[in-house]
Parts: sequence; C-alpha cells; structure tokens
Amino acid sequence: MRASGRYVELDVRSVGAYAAPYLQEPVVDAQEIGDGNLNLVFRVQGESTSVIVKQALPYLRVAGESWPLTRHRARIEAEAISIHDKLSTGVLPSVLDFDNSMSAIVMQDLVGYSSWRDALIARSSPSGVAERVGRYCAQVLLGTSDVIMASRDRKLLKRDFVYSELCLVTEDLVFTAPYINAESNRFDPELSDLVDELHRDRALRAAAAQLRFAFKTRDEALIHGDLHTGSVMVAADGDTRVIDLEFAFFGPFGFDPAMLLANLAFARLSHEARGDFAFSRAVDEAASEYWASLADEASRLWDHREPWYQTFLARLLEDAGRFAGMEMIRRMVGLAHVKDVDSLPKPLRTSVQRQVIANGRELMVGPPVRAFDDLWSRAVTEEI
Ligand code: SR1
Ligand code: MG
Repeated sequence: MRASGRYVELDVRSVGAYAAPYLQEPVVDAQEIGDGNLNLVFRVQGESTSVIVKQALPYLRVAGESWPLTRHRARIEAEAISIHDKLSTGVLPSVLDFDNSMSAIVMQDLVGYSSWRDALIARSSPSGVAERVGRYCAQVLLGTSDVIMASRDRKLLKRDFVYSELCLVTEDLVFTAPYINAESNRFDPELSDLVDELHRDRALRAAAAQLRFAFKTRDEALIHGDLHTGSVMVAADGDTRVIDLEFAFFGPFGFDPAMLLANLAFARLSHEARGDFAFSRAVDEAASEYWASLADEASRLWDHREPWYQTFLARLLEDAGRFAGMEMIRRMVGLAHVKDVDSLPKPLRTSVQRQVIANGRELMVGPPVRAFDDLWSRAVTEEI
C-alpha cells in the first residue's frame, strides 16, 4: 500500500506523475473519464498500457462542496474489492494499489468494456453476464453471512465496515427524499401530480420507513450497496467486472438483487416503449438468468443438512421485490436518474416514468413477492 502522506486533489496534469510507477512505460496521456456522482476517475496511458486512478473527493461530486463527505469510501471500496474478490474470483477489477492518504485506488483499466447499462441501451446483451452477476451475488452474500462465515471472523470483519456516510446518502436519496418535498429531488414537470401523490400516500410512506429500518438494521451480509447496471462492466466476450464498491456495508441480503433487477426493469421498459420487443425479451431472459444463477449458486454453497434454504431464499426474494420498488421510484423523482429512461423522447419518457412509479409502488405495498416471475412481471408490467 502506498502512503503519499497528505491529500491533494488530483487533476489531469498531476495524475500522470502519480500513476507513472504503475505503468511499464512513459505516460503519454491522462484524461478524467468519470461520469459518476461521487469521485474523480482518471485514465492514465502509456504507449500500449493504461491504468485507472479513482480518487474520492471530500464532497459529493454531483452536489458540489455544499454536500461534504469524508473520504473513507476509498478505503471501504479497496477493502470490499479485496474481500469480494476472494469469494468470487475473476469478477472484480484488479487493484494495483490503494493510497489511504490520497484516498486513491490505482486499478486495472477495463479497456474495451462498457457498463452493462450502456450495453443494454445499445441493444447488446453479451451472453454470460447475468449468470456471472447472479453467481457473484450468491457468493458474496452467503460468503459474508452467518450462513457460511465463521462467527468470530465475521464479527471482526464487521468492525471494518461500520455503517458509512454513503449509507446515509442511500438512506436519504433512496428511502427518504422521494417521499417528502426534498430539495435534492429532480423530476420532470409532467410528473408533478404523481410526486404530490407520493408525498400524500401514507401506505407507501409507511412501507418506505419500514424498508429504511431494514436497511439500517439488518446487517446480514457485506453487500455491494449500489449494484445497478452502471456498476457492472461487460466485454463483448461476456467477461464481467463488478465495480464501484464504495457503498459496501453489512446490509440486508435482498438489497443488491433489488438494485440489479430494478435497473434491468428500466432497460426492459425503455426498449418495450420504443417498440423493440425482441430486445425487451432479451432483457427478460437476462433478468431470469440472473435470478436462476443466484439461486443455483446459493443452493450449491448451502449446507444441505440445514433445511432452512427454501425459506431463506423466499425471504431474500420477498425483500428484493420491496427494495426494487424503492429503487424504481427514486430513479424517476430523486436526485440520481438513469439514462435508460431519461434518454427517451417525451411523451414516451413521461409514460415510462409514470409506469415505473406505479410498478415500484405495487412492489412496495402490494402482496409479498412469492416467486421470481411474480417480481419481474410486476416490475415490468405496462398497465397504465
Ligand atoms: C449522490 S450519489 C447518487 C447515487 O449515485 C450512486 O451510484 C448511488 O446510486 C447514489 O444513490
Ligand atoms: Mg457508482
């Protein structure tokens, strides 16, 4: 681990010298390529090789210096990558170094990969990705849970992942802001009536409060914490890397599957709205492959002398349905949106947004989800 001594915000001029020790050749170019909400991300290139430098800022990038944040998330991300990598090999990016004083991670440049979200928007669904992400979820969820992990090791590990500041960001942006008149909310004026309804909907607000409580208290596994389709990088040959683990913490089993499925539902509903029925079927298949792979791997890892598996999986799915509903609503009316839906032309965009909110609500307050097909059909229905 490198220790630079003091924190200095990197820029395209300084990052070349910072990253030079990790390249086998002179630096020829450095660019800031981050389009995320939180951090600086640079690509530093030599003639034939390149690395990524990801640096945490002392504030929320998308909101600016008015929303200060500690830089602990860089350590959390580096450690979570290392732990998840041991449980699910070949699906995390390689970390070359972590510099705690600079809050910077130097890592593998995933050249030629795109985010799963961008791939899906471009109508590409490389085979094997959904299956790989499902297996990753089962491996890290069970692998850091009391189902598998030795009790003492787990208690020690939990000390490194206390409820972080980014958990507070999630509490706010996912579980709270959409249900009150929060300044951070962003929505199209065509949704004003629905947004007012969200604020008045007591059943929905009660469900949100209950899920927020579950998020805060159910320390079941070291979850990724932000597993949307933009946190999955895919190559044309299906190679898959899960990135952006700064939100990792000990949270509920159902949260990661919920984020992933809700974001696949955005892809599905957007393609369906554009009339691309063939590709929307491909997204259906990806969602179902994801869940089947998670369930298969969980069953493989399970101790079959322990008969609790079916109940465990049923509860995970039920929670995933509820949390997915929350992700769906917040991406329509909260601070952080998704390209899949926002790139649609109006009035298509408005009708998809209204459908997503209705579907999210149904997942949050409707009957508990009992099977994967039930969850998925409620997430992608087009009934309004
Ligand atoms: C201000 S951070 C907004 C969102 O971006 C991240 O990817 C998380 O989803 C967070 O809620
Ligand atoms: Mg992210």
